Amino acid sequence: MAFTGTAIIQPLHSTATSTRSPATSSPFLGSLRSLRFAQPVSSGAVQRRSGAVFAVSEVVKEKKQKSNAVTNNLLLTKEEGLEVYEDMYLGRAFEDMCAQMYYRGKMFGFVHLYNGQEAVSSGFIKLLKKEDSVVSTYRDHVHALSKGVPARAVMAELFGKKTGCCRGQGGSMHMFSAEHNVLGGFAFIGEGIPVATGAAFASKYRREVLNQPDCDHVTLAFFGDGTANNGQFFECLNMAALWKLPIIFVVENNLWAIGMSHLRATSDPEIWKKGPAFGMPGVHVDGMDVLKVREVAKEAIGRARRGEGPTLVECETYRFRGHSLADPDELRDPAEKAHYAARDPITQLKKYLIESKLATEADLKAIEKKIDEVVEDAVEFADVSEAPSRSQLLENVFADPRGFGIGPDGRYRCEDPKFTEGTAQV
Ligand SMILES: Cc1ncc(C[n+]2csc(CCOP(=O)(O)OP(=O)(O)O)c2C)c(N)n1
Ligand SMILES: [Mg+2]
Repeated sequence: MAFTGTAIIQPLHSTATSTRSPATSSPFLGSLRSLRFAQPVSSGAVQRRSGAVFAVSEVVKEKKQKSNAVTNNLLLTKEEGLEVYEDMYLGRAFEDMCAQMYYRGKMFGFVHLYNGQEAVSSGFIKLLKKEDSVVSTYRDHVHALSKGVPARAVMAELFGKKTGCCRGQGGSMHMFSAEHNVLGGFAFIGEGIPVATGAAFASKYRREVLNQPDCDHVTLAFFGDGTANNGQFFECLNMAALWKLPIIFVVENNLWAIGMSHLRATSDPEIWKKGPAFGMPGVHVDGMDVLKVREVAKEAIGRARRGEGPTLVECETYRFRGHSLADPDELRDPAEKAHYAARDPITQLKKYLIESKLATEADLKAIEKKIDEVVEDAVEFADVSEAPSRSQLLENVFADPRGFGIGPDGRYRCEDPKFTEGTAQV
């Protein structure tokens, strides 16, 4: 059986039906859902081109393991459940605080929040090792937090302070941390996908060419539905499939690209189908359900680590706020917003943890209190941190700034009050 969207999604649906209400379908994507199980390419084609197949016995074995897990109510352990809850709650509390700080004038430029999409970040990133890499978009604060960048460093970056993870020079859309292998938020949509593909190529090169057999590092490339119509996505799908790179393309399909509906902008709105078209598995998953996201993520990350190649995962999710904090969010249908608000991924996880006796209300309250303090502390830290000096402006911009940023007197040109005058005349 080919490891296509159909094959990978079947076991997940068996867990889904036995653990939660089947009433999860979206009236907004109803037309998509009826098509979701279509076999996108012939299994022979997939087999020939990429070897992206699961042996039948492997699929059957895995289904059995999954159904045992469901019977035992072990979709995740208590420790895993609490870790994921904490991470999702951190994402939400951090973003809510960002909104407050933005409207109080503590942040500059555009700020795009992640509220509603937490199941995707936590569902994938909490399964990674430190050496694995993450590439994000301009909606990047929460990916950085999930990957372990301290809340202080992210908040200070948003405040434009020297203690931020990019010394205050990147701001909201450009989170980066070499230490945590967060390879950047990218404001130009699609720009991060080739960077992620390069990182995955580097892992494979180390393993196969530089003789580092233990290098099983995986890269996650996160991007949106609107971005999935950009050419770089297709170029990278091709290269990743061709070279069987250890990468997972994670599409966060929140149905909107600023004010453009995905259904209006895309010839075939089922993004996951593009995986099999390029010779890699494509999967659609409910991105409001962290347990389902985790199941898909585990399988895709495992495949990549074993050297079996890339996977494309489309997570159907929703953003609870406007495109950015400057967006009054007047275009989306209130019924659509209400539909997804009722499926809040944090509330769903909380319910699951309590009902399955993995946690008590008190356990979760304690986590919430701890995280509220972390976020408060991050704000205080960012607020009292020092601003970067003006001379930092041109650091890390040019390898040799002489002739660009440094004048004949050896000083940064930006420190000369007449620095911009000449430019205007040119
Ligand atoms: C190359 C490029 N073209 C256009 C834009 C303007 N732009 C900013 S956000 C955006 C929509 C992206 O939507 P999506 O990928 O769905 O991400 P979401 O905001 O929903 O997370 C566009 C077109 C850009 N930033 N970069
Ligand atoms: Mg979108």
